[in-house]
Amino acid sequence: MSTLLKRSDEVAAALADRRPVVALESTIISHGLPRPRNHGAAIEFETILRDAGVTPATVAVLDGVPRVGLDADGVRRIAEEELSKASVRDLPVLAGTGASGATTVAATAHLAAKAGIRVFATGGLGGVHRGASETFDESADLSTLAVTPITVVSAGVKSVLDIAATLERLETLSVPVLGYGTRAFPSFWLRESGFELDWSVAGAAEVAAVMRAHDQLGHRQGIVVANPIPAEQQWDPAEHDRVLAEAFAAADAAGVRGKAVTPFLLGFIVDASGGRSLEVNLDLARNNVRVAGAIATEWSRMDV
Ligand code: PSU
Ligand code: MN
Repeated sequence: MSTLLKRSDEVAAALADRRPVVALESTIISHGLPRPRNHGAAIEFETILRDAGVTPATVAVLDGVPRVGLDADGVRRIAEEELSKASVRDLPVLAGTGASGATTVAATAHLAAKAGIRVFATGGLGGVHRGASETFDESADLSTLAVTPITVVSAGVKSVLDIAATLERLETLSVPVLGYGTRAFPSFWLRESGFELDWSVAGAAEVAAVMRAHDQLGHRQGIVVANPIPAEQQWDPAEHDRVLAEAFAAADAAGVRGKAVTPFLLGFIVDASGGRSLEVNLDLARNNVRVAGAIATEWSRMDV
C-alpha cells in the first residue's frame, strides 16, 4: 500500500479482521449537499453503517494526507471548509503541496481500493455530460472505474447527464452494471430513466457472488450497482423535468464549464425545487449506504 495514504485505525483493524467496510465520498458532502445539512448527512451515513455492524471509511485529502477513514474533526472539515473538488489527477498535487480536497467518486474509489476496500456507497455516479461530443466533458469516474476493483452503489446517474452515452461508455470500459432488484436503470431522483439494463441482481449475496467471479476471472474493473430510490420517496417526475430545464438554461446563461458544472446544476436544482430535490437526494443516498453495507457484509462472509 502507498505510504502516503493513511487509513484510520478502525478501518485498518476491520480490514485486517475481514470485517465489512464501506467507503464514502466527500465531494457529495462538500459540493453536492448544502450546508449545514451536509454535516448531519456525513455523520448519518457513517451511523447507518455502524448500526449495521459495518465500519465506515469516509475518504478525503486533509493537509496533503489522503485519508481513508476520518475522525469526527475530519468529517466536520469536509462539511464546513471550502475544499477543492478532487478527482484522481488532483491527488498527487494535493499531496505534494500539502493542500486539502474533497474526493469525487473517482478519487474515492481509487484511494479506497488502494486501501483494500471493496465496497463504496455514493449518491450518483458522474458520467458523460450532455453535449460531450462537443465539450469532451466526461467524468473521470468512468475511466477510473475501468481500472479500479471496487463495487460502487449509486442511484444511477443524474438526469442532468447524457444517460445513454454514459451506459455506452460503461459497456466499452467493461464495467458491469447490475440493477438492484430491477432492470430499469434509475436516474437518481427518479426510479426509472427509460433505459433497460442487461442484468439485475436479487440482493446483496448475489452482488458478492458476482464480485467473487469477477476476481476469479482476473477482472480489474469496478462494478456498478444501480439502486433505485423507493417509489414513495422519488421526486415528482413532472416537477423534476421542469426544474431540470431551468437548471440547464441557467448553467448556459452563467457560462459554467468543466468541473464546476455538476456542483452548479445541483445547487440550482436544490433552490429551484424549494429543497424537495435535497430530501430526495438524502433519501437515495441513505438507501445506497444501507445496500452497500449489506453487500460488504455478504462479501466479508464469503470464501475468497
Ligand atoms: N453526483 C451527485 N452528487 C455529487 C456528484 C455526483 O449526485 O456530488 C459528484 C461526485 O463526487 C462525482 C462528481 O464523482 O460529482 C463528478 O463530477 P465530474 O462530472 O466533474 O467528474
Ligand atoms: Mn467534467
